[in-house]
Amino acid sequence: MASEMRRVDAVIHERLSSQVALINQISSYIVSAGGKRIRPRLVLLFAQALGFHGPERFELAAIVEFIHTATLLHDDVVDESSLRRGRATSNAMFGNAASVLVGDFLYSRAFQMMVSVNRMRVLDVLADATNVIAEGEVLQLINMHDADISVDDYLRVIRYKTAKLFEASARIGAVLGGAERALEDRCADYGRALGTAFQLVDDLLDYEGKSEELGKNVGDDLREGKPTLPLLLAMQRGNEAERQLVRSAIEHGEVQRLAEIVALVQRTGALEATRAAAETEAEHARQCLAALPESAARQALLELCVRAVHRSS
Ligand code: GRG
Repeated sequence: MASEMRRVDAVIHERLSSQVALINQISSYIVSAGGKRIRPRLVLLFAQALGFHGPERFELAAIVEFIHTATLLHDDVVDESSLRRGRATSNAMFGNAASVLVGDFLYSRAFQMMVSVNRMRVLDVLADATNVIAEGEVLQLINMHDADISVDDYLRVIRYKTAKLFEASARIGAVLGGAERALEDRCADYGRALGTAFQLVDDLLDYEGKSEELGKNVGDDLREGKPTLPLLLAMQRGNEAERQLVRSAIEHGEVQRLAEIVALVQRTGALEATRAAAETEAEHARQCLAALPESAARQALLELCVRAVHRSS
């Protein structure tokens, strides 16, 4: 993928440019920090697995990375995060207003690029996906500090805010590859399951990960009172006192109790159960790939299922 990803990076850098210096400064600040570029890889791999080699694939891969980057800029403002991709967040460096507005620039640039690709189906998929992502963030906001949400409520949030863009990326690759609707849906299903696994692991790494490897602060979810699966499961599995500890931490965002909570999510097996849920999603994603012909691209998609679950960053 290395040379293909270099082509995507070239499009990203070319299309980032603006007449407004601050936009160039902030957008290149976040883009040059890297990132795993998983979503553009999905576009390329599904297109390749289905025999599509046209140049639009690089444009579309860059488009999904722009949308992803816009959501990160906005998300770090909403979450008041200070560390992303191993450096100070853009909001910490340049302020909230500039960060949100440059996120708007990237988001609208992505739509300009989509229009130039001129494929109505792609526009349809991405317009729908970005709308659902925004809904996911609002649902998450509503759930904040609420210890009574269900596992289903939690799953809905992560399917919307994270899995939807994975799903859309996979679907676009399939659309480029000329897949008929049933196959396109199967590819989308892979993306949705992979994205769900990815976010489940993201949520467990917030308790067991290392900031230096993750490139962001651990414990941020607790500080915000975000009721993620490790906490919901610890409440289900713990005794009354332990349940109260987690409830109070969610309701008041008690990050100073992080060490106690980490011990609890480990002792109750909540972290392991979260990892098992991610494994189940990844296995579902793997099964979706049976619909594709054998190829190096399909193999790479299989490997992504392993990496989504067994990762430290
Ligand atoms: C601009 C459409 C739009 C919506 C704004 C704030 C917001 C609404 C959405 C935020 C959604 C979000 C950030 C979900 C979390 C997704 C996630 C797991 C991000 C981290 O992805 P990685 O690990 O990041 O792929 P890298 O740094 O590797 O690119």
